[in-house]
Order: sequence, then C-alpha cells, then structure tokens
Amino acid sequence: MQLDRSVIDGHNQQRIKEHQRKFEFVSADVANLDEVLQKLTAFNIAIPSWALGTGGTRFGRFSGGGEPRNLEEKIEDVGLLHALNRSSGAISLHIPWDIPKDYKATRELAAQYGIQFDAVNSNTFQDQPGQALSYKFGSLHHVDPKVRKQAVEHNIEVIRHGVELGSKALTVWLADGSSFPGQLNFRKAFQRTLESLQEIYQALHADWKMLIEYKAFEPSFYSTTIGDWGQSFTLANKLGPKAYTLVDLGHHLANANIEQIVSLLLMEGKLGGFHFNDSKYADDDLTAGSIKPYQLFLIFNELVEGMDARGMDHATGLGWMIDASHNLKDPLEDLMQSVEAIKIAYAQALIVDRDALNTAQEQNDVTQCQEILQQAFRTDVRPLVAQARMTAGGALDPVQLFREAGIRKTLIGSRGEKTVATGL
Ligand code: AOS
Ligand code: ZN
Ligand code: ZN
Ligand code: ZN
Repeated sequence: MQLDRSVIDGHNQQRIKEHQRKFEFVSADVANLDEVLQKLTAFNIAIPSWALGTGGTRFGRFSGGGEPRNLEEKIEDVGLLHALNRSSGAISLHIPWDIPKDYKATRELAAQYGIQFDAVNSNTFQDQPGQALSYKFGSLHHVDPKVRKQAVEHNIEVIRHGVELGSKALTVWLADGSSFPGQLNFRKAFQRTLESLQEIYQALHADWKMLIEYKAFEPSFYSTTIGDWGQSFTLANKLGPKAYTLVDLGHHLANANIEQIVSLLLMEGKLGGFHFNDSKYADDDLTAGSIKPYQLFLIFNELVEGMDARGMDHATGLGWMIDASHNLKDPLEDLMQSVEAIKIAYAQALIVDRDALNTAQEQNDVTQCQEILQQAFRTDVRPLVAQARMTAGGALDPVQLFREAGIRKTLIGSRGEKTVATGL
C-alpha cells in the first residue's frame, strides 16, 4: 500500500495549532535553529530487513498479523515508515533471508518509495539448507580451511547482491567464538579471521566499505573472536582504508562507556557504522531510547562533536542503522519509536552550547560542564523534530497516524493474519 498524501495532510492539519505553539516556545531558545532543522531534515537511518516482523526469543515467537512475506513487502513496509517519518529512506538487507529475485524490479520498487539500499549483511551464524559444511564451530575463524573458504565465498556473494542493488557496504558480524576455556587458540582464531577477512576485503569495490561488528558474548559464552572494539579496530587497521568498526549499542559488557569508544573511533577515522537499539542487560535489542535515553544523547554528543572536528556530515559520513527487534510491539510502531528517539538524541546533541562546553572543560569547571550537557538533554526538542518531519512531508505524529489510518489492519487484509517474516 502507498499512503495517500491527503491522509498525512489531514492528520497534520488537525494538530498544526498545538504543534506551532510548542514549536515557537522551544525555538525561541535555540540559537542555531536553522542548522538544527536542516540537519534533522537531512537525517536518515536504515531499517533492518529483519526487524519488520515480530521478533522471537529462544522461548517462542508470537507472530503478528500482516507481517511482510517477502522482500517486496519488506520494502513496502519501509516505504510506509519513510512516508510517515521521512527519515527511514534506506533498508539493510540480510543474505540469505532477503535474496532478490530480480535486481532491476527490486531497485525500481525501492526507488518508487524513495528507499536506498544500505549495508548488506552476511550470515555465517546459521547453517543453510544444502550448504556443504557447518558453522557449528565458527566460520571465518574455523580450524578447517574448507569451512573458512565457504564462509569467505558467502561474503563475496553477499557483496555481489549488494552491488546489483546499489549498496556500498558489507557488514560482517560473526558468531565465531568459544563457550569453554581451552576450546580455542585465541591467537590462531584471530589470525584466521584476519586472513579470511583479507580475502573478502579484496573483493570489495573501490567505493565500498567493510563494517566489522564486534560483540562481547552470545552465542559464544566464554570468548568471542571479534569481541570488542579493540579487536575490531585492530582488524580494520590491518585490513586497510575500506575497513571500519561498527558499533552496536547492545554489544558491550555492562556499563561500558560507549560514548568514549565512539569518540576514539571517530578520532581515528575508523567509525564506520552504528546499530542503534537499547538494552537493560545485554544484547536485548530493545527500542532505541527506551531504557537509557541519556546514554543515547551522550553518544550523539560525541558524534556531533567528533564529526564537526573531522568536517564530516551525517549524509556522507556514517552508516547509521537500527538493529532492534523484539517480541511484543507492532514492529512498525516500534521502528517509528526508535527513529524518533534517535532524532531526539541527535537534536539534543545539536543544541549543546559547544563553545561554552569547550571553555568550561578547559577551565576544569566540572559543575558548568554538567549544566551545559543537561540543559540540552532536558530541553523538550520533540517539536523541532516534528517540525523538520512535517516540512519534509511527513506526519506530525507518525505513530498516531499509523493507528488512525488503520495501516496494520490494511496490511493484515492484504497479507493475512498469520504471516511470518524472515528474521531472527
Ligand atoms: C547480532 O547480534 C548482531 O547485532 C547483528 O548485527 C544482527 O543482529 C544480525 O546480523 C541480524 O541477523
Ligand atoms: Zn547488530
Ligand atoms: Zn546484536
Ligand atoms: Zn543487538
């Protein structure tokens, strides 16, 4: 389904008065209003193809109705999100869950919705039907060179799919690790991973990036071969200028200072991408901003500061993506909430009085530093985000419009009550 323009206009018309009142109130105090609005309007974040269905846990999965049954319907869903919030103009595909049947038709369908193809993701954490060798004991780090070769070839095939669709990056996340002490020779495992990645790196086109995602644990519970940013960063440095580190917010040990990691990777020119989500305990993949909104703000504060320092902007700099998926909410409503939380954190970071903060830092004025950051964090920037969205043609309140317009009901009508989207 395509959302009719008049539906969004009607929704905005009903809310415009209240919105204007709130917008005027907050904008009076924002010195760099034009810059903030322009950056929010340009902001886009990719939607993962695996988050469009209801997620499962290892205890069960309760599919919602009207889930996308194929890649075309996943693109349709992202198109709906983008029509509502004007900030979801990209999809990140997972191979083999989303192998396109017809590249040209897939590209045309996406273009119809204004959707681009962000990073493509490989999968060597599951065995696929018909596959010759198993990934039970890892893939790129495997002791058997034949398994490593199979995994390398899969990654190269993923690049080929991505090239056909116009993607510019390959994200590699490995489940490779060990669950018991002594199981693995760490040094050999890391060395083999590097050699496998070098083979994949050679297949990258000149304008492509490789994003190396790290994760502390799960599914391996004793060691993960690319377990933290230092390991990813080391690999990225050894591989070369097209290799970068990807930070998934849920992949750290408890209480890690993620904003400091972000700052350092940006400084070194090796921060390639983000998987946004939120968590209470580990890789919970909850809605961005639902548990630790202050942390999300502090991360954006470093992103804005570091990107300014490097002369980068959002549009050209980084691959930003959501990697959230869970088992309770309507996945489309959930994704809209994540996008909104991310834009709020971004807006708050953009209104930090950076000169004043810099001065206070140089004077060791600790109290004032905290005042400055919290002044921005405690500003209700939602009307700024809504204004940018409305100006770009989106809805003032995407979640409410999704409900008012009965979009899920329409999707159930066309796709069925019992549908299961591919994903985790
Ligand atoms: C796994 O924990 C990682 O977050 C991956 O980025 C991602 O969730 C996976 O590739 C999706 O299948
Ligand atoms: Zn991830
Ligand atoms: Zn994860
Ligand atoms: Zn996660």
